[in-house]
Amino acid sequence: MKAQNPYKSAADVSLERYEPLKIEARCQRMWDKSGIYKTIEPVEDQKRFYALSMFPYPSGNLHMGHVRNYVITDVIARYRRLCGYAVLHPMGWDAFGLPAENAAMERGINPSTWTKQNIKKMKKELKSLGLSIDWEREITTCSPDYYKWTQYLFLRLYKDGLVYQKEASVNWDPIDKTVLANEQVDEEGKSWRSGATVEKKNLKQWFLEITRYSRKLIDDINILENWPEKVKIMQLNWLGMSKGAEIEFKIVDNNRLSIKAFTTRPDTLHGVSYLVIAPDNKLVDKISNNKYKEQIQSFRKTINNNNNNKKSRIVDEHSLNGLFTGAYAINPINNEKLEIWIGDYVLTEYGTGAVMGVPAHDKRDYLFAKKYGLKIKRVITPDKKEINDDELYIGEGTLINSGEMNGLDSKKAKKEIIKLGTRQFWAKEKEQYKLRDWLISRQRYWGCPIPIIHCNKCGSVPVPENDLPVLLPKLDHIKELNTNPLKNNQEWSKVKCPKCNSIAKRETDTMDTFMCSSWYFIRFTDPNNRESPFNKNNANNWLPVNHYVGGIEHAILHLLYSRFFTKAIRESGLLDTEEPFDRLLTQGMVQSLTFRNKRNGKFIQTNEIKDLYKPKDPNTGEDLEVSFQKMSKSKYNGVEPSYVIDRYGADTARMFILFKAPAEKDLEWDDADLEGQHRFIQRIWKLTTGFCLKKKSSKIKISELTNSEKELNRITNQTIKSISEDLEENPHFNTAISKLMVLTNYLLSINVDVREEYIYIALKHLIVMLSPFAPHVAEELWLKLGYTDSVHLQKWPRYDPEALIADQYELVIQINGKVRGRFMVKSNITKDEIEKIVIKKDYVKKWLEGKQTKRIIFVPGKLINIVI
Ligand code: ANZ
Ligand code: ZN
Repeated sequence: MKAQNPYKSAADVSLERYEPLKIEARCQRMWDKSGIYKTIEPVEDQKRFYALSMFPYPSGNLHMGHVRNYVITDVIARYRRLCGYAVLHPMGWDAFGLPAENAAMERGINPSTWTKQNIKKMKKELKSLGLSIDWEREITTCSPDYYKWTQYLFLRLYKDGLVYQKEASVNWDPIDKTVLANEQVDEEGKSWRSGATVEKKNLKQWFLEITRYSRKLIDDINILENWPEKVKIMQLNWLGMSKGAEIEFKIVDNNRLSIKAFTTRPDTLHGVSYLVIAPDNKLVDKISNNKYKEQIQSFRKTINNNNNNKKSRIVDEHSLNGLFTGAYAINPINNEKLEIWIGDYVLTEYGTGAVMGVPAHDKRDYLFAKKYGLKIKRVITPDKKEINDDELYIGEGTLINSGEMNGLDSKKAKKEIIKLGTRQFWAKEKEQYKLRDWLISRQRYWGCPIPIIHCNKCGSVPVPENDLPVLLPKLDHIKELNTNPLKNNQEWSKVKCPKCNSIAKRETDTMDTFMCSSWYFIRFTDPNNRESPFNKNNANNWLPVNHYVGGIEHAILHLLYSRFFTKAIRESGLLDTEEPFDRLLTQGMVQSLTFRNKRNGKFIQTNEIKDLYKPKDPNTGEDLEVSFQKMSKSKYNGVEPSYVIDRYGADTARMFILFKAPAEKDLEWDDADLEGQHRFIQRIWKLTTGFCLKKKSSKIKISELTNSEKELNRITNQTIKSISEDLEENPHFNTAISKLMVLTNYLLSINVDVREEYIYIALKHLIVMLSPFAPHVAEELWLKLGYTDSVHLQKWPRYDPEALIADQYELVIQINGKVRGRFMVKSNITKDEIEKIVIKKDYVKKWLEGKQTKRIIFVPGKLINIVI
């Protein structure tokens, strides 16, 4: 069979150059106009897919981490659309927060103006990436039509009893007279602005009672089958469930008071040699002996100062401090008299704020007892190894020195002691969580105002729903930001009490920005609703988010708060979703090369280094340390997205980022690989524009194909099958792209034995499959194939299983299990046919001569073994 040469002449081809910037601008205009990324409510039983990137803080600049995040989600969204799903792929802005206040102060502009400018700039950059985002659903958390509903939900939780106010210690800057966020306190405990030593001050703060959901938040981690294991472990550790018991110790000469201590080791109860309570535990003043009161006061002062100078609350194990209170308690299991101490290693907020000290079996108790000469009594002996009398042993084992419990193993003893104590009313089983209630109030301007009014007569009164939103007052004088501008704004804070009409005062705290981001994914399902935060049906229909993509830095708080919020408003009847995010992908970091002087820790800019292969410090001549680090300004290793896009186009940037590393792994920036992807796109360009193609629709009948056509058809279908598999569930973008490369190279090497229409079919599939990755160039080439509608409105190709079967394969010939030769056979060959052929082969004959054939084993597709 003879086919026409399908190639254009070289002169014709060179007329069509690949000009990414022109193409991309044209595509983006076209998509904007046609609105093809608008979310369509599904028709009939069409399936839905909700793809979401963690929305950005509008800092003003898109960085490579953003690019990676949004491109990943974009490919997922595009793939699902092509597969026929109704897709929701929105974007918004996490727009409240401290940086806007700081920038406003530095530049003398309003935080709102600054934020809006940034959003405008970043939106433009996002658009230049060619993301298939439905911009009609854009939401901005600092805009009143969004924060009205954040306030509404706050009040809903308030009514459900999940919101309360209590005193809590905050960072207080005594010079600026303002509260500081933890990030504003440096390592030495000094204010970032005034340099003053930050003090702890007790102020009334708002809390969400997330701890009511501790158990549920732990149990439901089981539902999250499609979350990375490491994120689930981080969540579990943060929630921190410990199982144990609460033991009650009566106080000597005081028949009203007792001390309860939470322990995970009730089996060590006979080994308790003292009790120790947190210095600010309320019990201290009630039980301490008068003689000791003064000492206790000064002890509290010193440890408070010590703690303030350290950022972390973890107590240094080698400097545990304590003080005897003068009071005693009774160990309920053996009636021993125990000294009651206060100690700085006991956390007020954990358990009951009291510990039963078992120095023989707990490290901190051991160090404490050694320091203050308290008794150390061993009650557990390890089953395997020998230990010295005075040695610390923290494992489990067999009970000794424990009266009736002697001889029991730890596990059994825990049960027995709890049983005994429960019967005698001095113990009860207890689960304890590390999770604390969520402190949501911030003494800042640029946040969502807490919709509460304080009245002298009525107490805290919710702002009536009709009066929402409580708007932030306009700020004229930026210097007001020094202290809390809401607190100083009498005009704003003075209101009438909604209940009794007397003069009252607005709450002047604003909400933690994590509140705004704990429900934005629900608002996206109904973003323009003016009557309610969202319509219940919309939320139920779209949630849970099918694929949520973002950085590992949000593995704990953002995800935990969102899970809690979803559960809380579900209980309030607003939706039916149990868990907000079905599948989670935490993408790796984007890193690039850094050069650092190891001695002084300084990073050196690349353009200051003469020889990058032997990098030396331009100032001192010392050798520099070379390593890949997360891109950042301070390390001089950032690559601007716009730099790459202006040079190579967004498609190359996208392809590079997707190809260079699996999505969940760190990615090492490399200009050579960027060039590589650019060349790949150019090869596809050359391939498609190099054929004289006319749009033809022909169905493939495998029986009518030439061998070369069959092979092309097989490779095309194989590519469709494996890329489809790569993009399902946990996507593998890098391997998908490498398969596009294989097919492209195959098409480029094809000979004239393949008819044009079959090349055309393969090309058509190739371009549809390219379109989620490189949406612009795919669109342009699609039009060049002669189509008039968008490639992004096509169907993802389905592979033909019949086409996958190879026509021929290489058969291995064995004699007595040893390989003696190979040759090509047609794939449907039978045992009879093959036997006849094999015995005629010279290299087989020579082994069979004069021998009796006992058996012939034929494994189709693989081998034939002749046993002699
Ligand atoms: C006696 C004991 C004996 C303990 C022993 C341990 C080992 P996790 O696992 O983190 O939950 N503890 C209880 N409340 C505390 C508080 N407010 N501040 C500091 N420590 C506290 O830790 C539980 C253990 O930490 C408890 O079990 C208690 O010490 C201590 F061989 O009780 B244990
Ligand atoms: Zn009132």
